[in-house]
Amino acid sequence: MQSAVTISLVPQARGGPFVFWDDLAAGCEQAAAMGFDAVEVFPPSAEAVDARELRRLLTQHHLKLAAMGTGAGWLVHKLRLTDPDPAIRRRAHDFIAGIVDLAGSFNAPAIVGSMQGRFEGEVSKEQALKWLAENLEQLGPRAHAHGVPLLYEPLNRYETNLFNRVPDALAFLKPLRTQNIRLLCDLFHMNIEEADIAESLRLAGDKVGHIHFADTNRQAIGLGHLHVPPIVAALREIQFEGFISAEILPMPDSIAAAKQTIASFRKFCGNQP
Ligand SMILES: [Mn+2]
Repeated sequence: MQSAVTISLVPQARGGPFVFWDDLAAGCEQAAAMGFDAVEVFPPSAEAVDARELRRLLTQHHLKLAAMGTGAGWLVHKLRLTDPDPAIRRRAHDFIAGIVDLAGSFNAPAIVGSMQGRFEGEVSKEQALKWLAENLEQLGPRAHAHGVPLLYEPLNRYETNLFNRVPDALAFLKPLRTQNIRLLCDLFHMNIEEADIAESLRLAGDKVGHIHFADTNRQAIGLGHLHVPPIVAALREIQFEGFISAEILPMPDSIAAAKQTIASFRKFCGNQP
């Protein structure tokens, strides 16, 4: 298991669950100084990222890119894969595809979270899931061409009505032609939705691709009331070797949230003797 911390480059995401903000260089420097293995970047778009600068910073600080979020497509541009307007669905697809390619060039996966959208109004659940499946069938192989998975994230009931729970998402992904979709299991969402977080992780097994490491109040692990040991035990049992990434509110501030995260990571996920 490797540690990661989030950096948002999206001003409109202020108030959202990201540790470091706006300044990629400063975020990388602080992440490295605290001993994180990687950073997870939330960019405004693929085009807005200076890939050479990102590569330089990662190399300079001996950091990996854990993953790249696509949520700015929804947050800034109101794009989503299940929008009733086919032109918006197409733009949503292209927005994500751009980030799949960019992240892929860093050997990192892109995340489909809020871009999944929701079913509402004229769009039935069946229709929304059909559009979601069609998009994953194209984006999964696209990520595979870079040698990385595509991460799909079930969200809590206040953020989507498509998939809230890991077992339901697994059942949806199983019959797809692409088997290159992995689940992003976010402990904040799971705390709200799962009957048993550890059991859901065991059920997902090798389909767990990435973890968002967040406590019950979406603060750093240790600042809420999540019972962490059985969760990490389940991750060890399934031999999870991916990133444990802090997608959390910068509370009480970015530095304190990052320090609390790395301390909790070492306490709970550190190498056992
Ligand atoms: Mn998340």
